Amino acid sequence: MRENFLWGGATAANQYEGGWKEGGRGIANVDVVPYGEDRFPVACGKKIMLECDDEHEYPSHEAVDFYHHWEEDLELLHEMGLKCFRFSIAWSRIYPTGEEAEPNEEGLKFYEKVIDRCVEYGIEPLISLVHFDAPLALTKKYGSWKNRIMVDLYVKYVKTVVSRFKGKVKYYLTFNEINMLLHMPFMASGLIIEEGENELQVKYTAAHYELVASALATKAAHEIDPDVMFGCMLAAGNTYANTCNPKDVMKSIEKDRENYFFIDVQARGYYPSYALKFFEKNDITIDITEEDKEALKNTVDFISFSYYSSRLTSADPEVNKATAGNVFATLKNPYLKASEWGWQIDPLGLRITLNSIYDRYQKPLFIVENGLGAKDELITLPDGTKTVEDDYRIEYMREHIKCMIDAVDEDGVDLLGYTMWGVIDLVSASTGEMRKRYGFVYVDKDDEGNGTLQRYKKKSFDWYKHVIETNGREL
Ligand code: BGP
Repeated sequence: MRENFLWGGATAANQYEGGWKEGGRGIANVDVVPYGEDRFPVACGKKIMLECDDEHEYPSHEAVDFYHHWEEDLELLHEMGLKCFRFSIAWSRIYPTGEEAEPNEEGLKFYEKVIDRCVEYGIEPLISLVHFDAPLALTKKYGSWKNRIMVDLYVKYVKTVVSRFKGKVKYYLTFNEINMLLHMPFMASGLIIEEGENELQVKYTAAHYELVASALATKAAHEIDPDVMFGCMLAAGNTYANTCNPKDVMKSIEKDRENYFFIDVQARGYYPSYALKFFEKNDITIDITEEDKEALKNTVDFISFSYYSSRLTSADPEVNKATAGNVFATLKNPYLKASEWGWQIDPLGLRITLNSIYDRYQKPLFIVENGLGAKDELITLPDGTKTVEDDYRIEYMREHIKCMIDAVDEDGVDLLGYTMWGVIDLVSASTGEMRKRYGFVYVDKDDEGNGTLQRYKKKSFDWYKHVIETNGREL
């Protein structure tokens, strides 16, 4: 492993930050996605709930309150020896409705404090410019990413951020898990699918505007600060074929292309031919102008991705019945165990995914999410300290890190870093639960929103600290 490998941890504003109405922050799409049975239909843009009500709980409002715990949290990350901290900027904290002429200074100041402290601690900030959020006002007024106006508003926001943090922040991601737009269009991109609308048309129109916005933001950022590195971000995990029947293999290629499509554009600078054929077959007309084609040539500097699981598919519709527990439909792989939430655990799949992506694009890679969502039990040790004995989490991380190191040392993949997901416990994106925990630090809060928000180090805290100290030599 390279000596400057960026060992780190990742978070996202909507699941971690809270302070939803403080510091002049505007309301975002993610703020109206409730906890409970309405979460999924709302996240998918099928149930329209654009206002908060008293009957629902909204996990993003307080989350685990990084807004007020940032000093304490960064101190913990520093103690763990983190080299990199991935967090997201809430767009609506900078431009509350997306359309103000001037940015919200209080919002910029908040992130400036965080960034300055990271720099002081020698922690490299890695910033997601959009992690599933957009000002809600833009959904109400324009239908969010259905409308081309979003391109300019987004680029304005990115320029503001990059200019302000010039010289302090090197790594940015334009859109977290850009392919999630296909699976949770409202939560990922503020999209509502109206009755009678061609769903694919809506999704791919929004995708096109996001891709153009990402490319233009990359161009603008390089002009402002030639040292920044702009990356795309994919919810990754290779799709395996259920059998060696060539039909299954072809199907698995098609499934992977649904995801690679976004990265193909962001990394190569043009639409892949299979996508143009897909649009044709599905009566999708995309408003691609000559200027857009030029814009798309501004490709990303590196490719980042999240990896939780591989996927499995069959060409036979009878066999291909999806299992529950994941936003990505997948068959059960008999060779793999699954987490308590049904996410199949496949460490070697991480090496396979790293190799596939690196072979495909030949650009530096960055693993920006990986981890185990599990139920933790807070216990009190004889000396009175509270902790969680999360050997299962250590085991998961160890196996994945081993395979990651093999991809680098044995296969020669160019990898910049690894920021495990949810380094300090935070709210789950898919379920809105607190009890699905990923962190090395436990946060006292339950699914109903009760708790002191106090932080406790888990057993895995010291384990990861040692991994970083030894640059992955001792796991
Ligand atoms: C990714 C998201 C994260 C995160 C993670 C874990 O899709 O980028 O925001 O939450 O998955 O998923 P979950 O929180 O649903 O367990």
